Amino acid sequence: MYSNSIDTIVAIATAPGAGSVGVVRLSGIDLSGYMDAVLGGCLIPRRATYKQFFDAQGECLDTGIAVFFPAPESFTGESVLELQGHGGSVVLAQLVQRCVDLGARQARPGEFSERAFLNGKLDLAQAEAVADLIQASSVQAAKSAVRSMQGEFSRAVESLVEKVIEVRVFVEASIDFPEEEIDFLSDPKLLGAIQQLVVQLGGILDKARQGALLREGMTVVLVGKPNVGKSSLLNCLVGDDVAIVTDEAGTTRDVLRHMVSLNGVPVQFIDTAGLRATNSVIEKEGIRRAWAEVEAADQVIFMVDAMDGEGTDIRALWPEYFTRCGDSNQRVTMVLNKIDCSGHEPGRIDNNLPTLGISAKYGLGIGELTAYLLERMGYVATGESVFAARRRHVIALSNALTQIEAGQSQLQKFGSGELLAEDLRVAQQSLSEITGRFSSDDLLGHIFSSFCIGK
Ligand SMILES: Nc1nc2c(ncn2[C@@H]2O[C@H](COP(=O)(O)OP(=O)(O)OP(=O)(O)O)[C@@H](O)[C@H]2O)c(=O)[nH]1
Ligand SMILES: [Mg+2]
Repeated sequence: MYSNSIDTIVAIATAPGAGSVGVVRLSGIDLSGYMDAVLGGCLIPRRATYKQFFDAQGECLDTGIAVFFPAPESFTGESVLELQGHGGSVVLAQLVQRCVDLGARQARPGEFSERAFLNGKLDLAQAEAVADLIQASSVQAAKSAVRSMQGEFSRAVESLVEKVIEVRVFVEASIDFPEEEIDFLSDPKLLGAIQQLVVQLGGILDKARQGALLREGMTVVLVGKPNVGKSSLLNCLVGDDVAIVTDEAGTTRDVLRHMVSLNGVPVQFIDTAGLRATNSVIEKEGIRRAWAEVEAADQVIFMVDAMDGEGTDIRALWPEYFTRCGDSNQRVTMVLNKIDCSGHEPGRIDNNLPTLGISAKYGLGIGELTAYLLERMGYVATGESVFAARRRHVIALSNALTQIEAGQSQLQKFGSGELLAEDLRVAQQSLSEITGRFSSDDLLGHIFSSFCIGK
């Protein structure tokens, strides 16, 4: 098995820094020795008991509430002891050290959740939702994390897995009994069941995409020639004077980042140096950094001055982008700024090659721009029924969908049961990675190490 779950682990479960209460948590097979030494005797299970916490010399380190959860009725499924003392970093560190001296090991980040997973208390998606709840940056993100933590997402995925298995059984049977193959595979019930699977999977994928967006947000980089108003737009979006704005071309040199919450989606806007040929070493470096941001961002806003009258053909205006970043027009949007001077209407100007009119200085067309960016990232204001999913989940769901659709077309075009069977098998494996039924140790290590210590 992945972790060495024989050790007793210990960690401070509360946030670092001073607080009125601080919690030290232990998890292991047998905690009676720790209770004898630190508390002077074993506790009654699940009863909050006011106790002194003793050091090795029998001196009182702190006083507080101790609670003992014998295995398997605990968060980790092992025996767990919680010592709720005063929230000072020194006193908590002493308490942890006391447990280490008694034989416990400092827990790695996420190790309590990892043990809960390994002991079947939580599946992987639920364990991830615990971490997401702790880190949620908006009410929507927190709500969706609670739903996933309680297993709503996992149940939806499990129900998909069961449907895939049902179809697989049907298809595998047709392969094992080839004399009946024609009948099995041409049964409209089979195509119907696959179609249903595609629809159901598509629905879950949409909700997971929303959840991933709420959790991970997106990055939007603002680029364009000097003086077009990039920094003005950043200030307008943030609602504060965070970037220097002047009418001198080449004002911004460093990359400037600010988070803005758009309908609960955390969006990082990145202001960059104006792109132009220059001999200034500082500006050159600024432009190099701007390009690095363009390459990495989820969305790119290419800003032009609406008064320049060069038209709205982004391919002609900014060919360098297409040479460097490929030919896809999926990430880039043209924004015409200073429409207060040009007389363009705010909002969409051209729907084919996305172009929007704004005035950063006077705040015109900003709502249209942010709504457009959210839409581009796949946001829909469904509100409640979103799952706190991660990119990993979205990728697994999309892979499963691609496989099933491939299988569907194998069946329709060639009546091939073998190829369909293989596609379904891979799809099932993809889905099972979400809840952790088929996860490799590498993946588990990666997931749990991103958790906080004590969780
Ligand atoms: N009339 C008008 N002026 C604007 C608007 N937005 C920005 N400006 C002005 O345009 C000038 C340049 O604005 P900045 O925001 O500094 O432009 P920038 O693209 O960040 O420029 P660099 O940092 O030099 O690349 C300033 O004088 C702004 O006040 C707008 O919507 N309308
Ligand atoms: Mg600027």
